[in-house]
Amino acid sequence: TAGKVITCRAAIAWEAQKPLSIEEVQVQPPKKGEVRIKVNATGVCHTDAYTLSGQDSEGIFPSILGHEGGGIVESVGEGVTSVQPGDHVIPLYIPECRECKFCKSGKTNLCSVVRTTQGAGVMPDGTSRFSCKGKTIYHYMGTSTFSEYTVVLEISIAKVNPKAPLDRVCLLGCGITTGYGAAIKTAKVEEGSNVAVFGLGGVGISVIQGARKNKAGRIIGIDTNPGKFELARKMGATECLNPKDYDKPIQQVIAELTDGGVDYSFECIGNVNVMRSALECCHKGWGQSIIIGVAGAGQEIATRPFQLVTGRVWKGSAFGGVKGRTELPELVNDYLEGHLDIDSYVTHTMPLDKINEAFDLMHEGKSIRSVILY
Ligand code: NAD
Ligand code: AHE
Ligand code: ZN
Repeated sequence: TAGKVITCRAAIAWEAQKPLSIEEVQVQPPKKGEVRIKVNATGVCHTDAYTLSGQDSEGIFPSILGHEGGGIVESVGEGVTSVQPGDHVIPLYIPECRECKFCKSGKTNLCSVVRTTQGAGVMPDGTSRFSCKGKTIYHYMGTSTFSEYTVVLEISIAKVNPKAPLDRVCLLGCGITTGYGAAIKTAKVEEGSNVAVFGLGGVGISVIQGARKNKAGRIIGIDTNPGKFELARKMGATECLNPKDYDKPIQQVIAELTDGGVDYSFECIGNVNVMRSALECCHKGWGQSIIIGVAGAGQEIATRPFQLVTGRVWKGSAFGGVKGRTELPELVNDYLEGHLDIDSYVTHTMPLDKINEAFDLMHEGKSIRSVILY
């Protein structure tokens, strides 16, 4: 198949707010610096639903969504040296070129060398590798894993241990790494510190897993859906709160429970009002709040500046601050050695033609992660 156009199935987002449609697509061979991957499995993250909802200011249609995949290299383009056909890989929506100002800074994982074209749904040469019925179909987050085959950049690939089941470690492509990294790398939660996690989906549960790994003291999970509490407790939450059970603001409830507030809080929902609560439930003088949730176009955060003057810190985290090519292989090995839980997240599996059910389950609050098996 190398060098030839592949025709395969993909879930296409023709327009916002419409179900995905399973179609035959044509996938061009990889060009210079690019790699074509046979996708074995992909998770469905809330960010896919966010973009499909039309709230993403960068949303482009028609496109192939999906950014939590695992697969095997089918063929490589000119100049590609770090992977070869047969390698097991996880596509990265944050690349790691190791040469740009961001990569070299040692301060961030936000490699920016292709961010503009990636956000525009095309490869660096300005074109797409996907088409359907003669129409151009755009890439999404540089990954487009809702397709049996996809084309990604060499710098956007983590090569991982082939012993790892791709239908599990695919979840390291986003949700688990994001939450786990936010706790361990962004916040650097310390032993004995108190933590509040707002939103107990795949990302929030992973913050809890990271906080427990770092031996946090109290880990308070907050969700409006009490159906999420059981797994949160299993992953390490010491208590769970439903804001609907209280007639005062949840930040006040948490401050009273923790002698003035938590050391670290995490917003894993994408709700700007909850982001305020998450900041304001932090302890005076040192409490840090990490924004992970993605909020819709035009939304803004607010608080009284006094909250920051008195020592609370507002931060953000993308992909948990993790540099994918360097660090994902280690997380995959942690899973294989039994040090990182992935299995507990997989509440549902389904074939590609049932992918819309994965979105329904997410919106109904019934899933943590659905994994699509090709
Ligand atoms: P999810 O849908 O699985 O979980 C969200 C949880 O929030 C659900 O359990 C829901 O019941 C809860 N919730 C909703 N409204 C609430 C409220 N007002 N108060 C308390 N709980 C509430 O989503 P996910 O896949 O875990 O993703 C979470 C967020 O993180 C999304 O905004 C997603 O786009 C974002 N995200 C960001 C990054 C990043 O790198 N920054 C990576 C992955 C996901
Ligand atoms: N297009 C979106 C950007 C949303 C966003 O912040 N995305 C996160 C990853 S979410 C994964 O589930 C991210 O990595 N951001 C860094 C970046 O460069 O996009 C919007 O809202 O405009
Ligand atoms: Zn995601």
